[in-house]
Amino acid sequence: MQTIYDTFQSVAGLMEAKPLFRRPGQPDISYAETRDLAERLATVLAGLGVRPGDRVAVQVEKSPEAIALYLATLHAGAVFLPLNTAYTGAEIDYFLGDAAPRLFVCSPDMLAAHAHRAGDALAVETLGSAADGSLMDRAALAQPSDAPHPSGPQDRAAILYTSGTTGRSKGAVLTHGNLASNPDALVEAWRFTASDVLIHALPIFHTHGLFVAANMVLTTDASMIFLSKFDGPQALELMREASVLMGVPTFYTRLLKTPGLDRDAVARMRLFVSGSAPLLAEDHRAFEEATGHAILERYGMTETCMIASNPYEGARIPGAVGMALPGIEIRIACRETGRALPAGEIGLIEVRGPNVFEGYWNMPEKTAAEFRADGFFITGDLGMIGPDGYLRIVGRDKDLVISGGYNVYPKEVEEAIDDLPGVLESAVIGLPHADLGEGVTAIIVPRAGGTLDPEGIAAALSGRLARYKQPRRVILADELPRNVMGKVQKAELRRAYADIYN
Ligand code: MCA
Ligand code: AMP
Repeated sequence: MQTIYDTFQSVAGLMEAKPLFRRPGQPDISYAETRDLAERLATVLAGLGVRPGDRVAVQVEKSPEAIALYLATLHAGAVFLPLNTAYTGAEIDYFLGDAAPRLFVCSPDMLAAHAHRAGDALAVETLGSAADGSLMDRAALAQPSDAPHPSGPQDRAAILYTSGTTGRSKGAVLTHGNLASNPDALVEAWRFTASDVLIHALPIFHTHGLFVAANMVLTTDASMIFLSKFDGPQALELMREASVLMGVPTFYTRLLKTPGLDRDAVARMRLFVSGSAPLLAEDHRAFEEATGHAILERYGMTETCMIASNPYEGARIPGAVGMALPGIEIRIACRETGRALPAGEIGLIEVRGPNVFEGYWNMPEKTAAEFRADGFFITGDLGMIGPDGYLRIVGRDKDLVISGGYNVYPKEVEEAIDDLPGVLESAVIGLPHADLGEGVTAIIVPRAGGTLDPEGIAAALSGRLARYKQPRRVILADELPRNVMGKVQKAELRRAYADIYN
């Protein structure tokens, strides 16, 4: 097996001068420049005491240098742990406590907030989006590291935290084998080549932006137009010089509202990919009508990287996520028995293959609970495979809200709300939201005789939960609907408040 880093090195060696990063109004950055920076950063990491297997936790703004740091971590045989820039100090406390990294890299403007974390066990360094920060200062003085640490397919490459249904986030451990298997399958499936120019507007602390979008470019000698965030009009303008866009459904909802979206504007584009949350069938159709392009929807998960994809050639069906990628097995199983169900029946989507993660960091019981004895991973998504062979996701067995492509676990938000004075109990649900797909919504029951103010609740949550997890709407209620077992009936709440955002 060639690791992502091995492949990047051979690609960079062949096409040194080729631009890897293109940025509006800024100079291009070539493959050779990126490789050189990664090798110097690898020397810096070693100097900071990072050894193979150590975790390198990173909460920085998106930049080419952040990608070089990711590559440097792989070079060093260490484990890359990217963190959402929206996480609050309280959330970072948990991640650093759980993963025990050797190094934490934050933005220069956050150093004052994090400097106290530095000690014998943890080094704290900075990296800014203008190629600044202490890591860049050190890299400027460092020699490129020699040969990379020889990592094998079973060696750990990354940990990505996904929130847990019990409120505690779980670190999904991905191996070099996991990371390498996905671009191999996707490059072939989506006909991705060195001639492609990808519009990269996703964050790079999640699977979609890092292990799908960036890794595909890094291993194929393609180029990416690297944008700090998604902006509809800017993306549309850049389509005149690009060939592929990978995005969450909100990108497409916003593009559909952007004046000028027509066949001419996308004439140079060859592929639009959507994933991380369900793409509305009506958006799929409207986009095809406007541009002549059927969006290619695919399905994945942090724990499994990409699982299934609509075909490049052949029908891209609205509301379906296609067939298993090569080398990956999908089955629909009965929730209770784990028995495989026949085509057409709805059950749990289960997955097995080289893409499936090693397990949750330091959580053997949780890991065991989510795998079947024969190695299939239980995704928690509900689906069915139709007579056409296409997988359709019909719901979720897990209590999860996906807002603009970010996962929010209701339990975590409910626990934060229930801790507030004056709150008796709460239920957090996702409601249809025209821009974000689902809007995080809290239904809160005040304590007897007490009063609660929705704005005060929002303010109280802001230091504790990342912005995207905070409810966009708070509804006060006298009680929560429950079934005879006492379980809160969230489906009933979703029905009752279905239209509040649209
Ligand atoms: C930003 N805000 C959000 C979100 N993003 N609130 C809820 N949900 C969000 N997703 C907050 C901002 O902090 C801001 O707060 C307010 O909403 C308005 O921000 P806006 O400017 O509209 O947001 P934006 O910067 O345009 O971002 C929206 C976005 C972005 C483009 C949809 O969230 C995004 O890039 N999402 C992609 C997430 C992603 O990559 N997911 C992949 C996970 P305030 O009101 O206080 O100013 S990997 C995965 O799921 C699997 C593996 C897979 O299959 O891919
Ligand atoms: P994450 O934990 O961020 O990796 O999110 C993974 C979850 O996103 C999956 O378990 C699905 O519920 C959801 N997801 C990803 N892609 C799609 C898609 N194309 N359609 C519907 N849901 C999706």
